[in-house]
Amino acid sequence: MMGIERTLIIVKPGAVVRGLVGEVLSRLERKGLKIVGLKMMKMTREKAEELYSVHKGKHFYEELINYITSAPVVIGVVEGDDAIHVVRRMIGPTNPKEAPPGTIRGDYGLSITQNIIHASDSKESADREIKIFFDEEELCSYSRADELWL
Ligand code: 3AN
Repeated sequence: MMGIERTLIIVKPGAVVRGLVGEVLSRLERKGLKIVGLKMMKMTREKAEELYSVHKGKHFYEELINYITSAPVVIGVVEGDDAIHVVRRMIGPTNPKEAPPGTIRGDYGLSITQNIIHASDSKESADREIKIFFDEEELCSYSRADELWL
């Protein structure tokens, strides 16, 4: 038992316009992760720059900011045992060409910029990123009916 964690996920613009929101969220739900926050928005440049502040100056930075603000995204907070690590394993490596089949990035695309989904990569990132997009009172605590069977 690693302990219950919360992590931030962003279904990226490409996945939203391709109609993959349900499929992506459904995979997380089926795994046993609990959605405790969810919203759709067109990300502002300010929020995008805050989210990707560590990448400022990198060669792909402008393309990344332009992409993430190009169409709506669906942003969620998911909760579960060791959720940060588990979700990173489920989404797969950054480059979808290298991401194994069975991972979200591996199953739905080819482009490294348009790689379907973002998920926090550490406890520190999760805490920081959740605060960018959610107020505490927007997150819901509840029990899943199947919790004892996961
Ligand atoms: P991850 O999302 O797997 O944690 P990061 O944090 O290294 O990957 O990169 C953030 C985002 O920047 C990626 N999801 C991807 O969209 C984009 N990105 C990363 N590396 C590249 C690259 N070499 N070329 C283009 N885009 C990239």
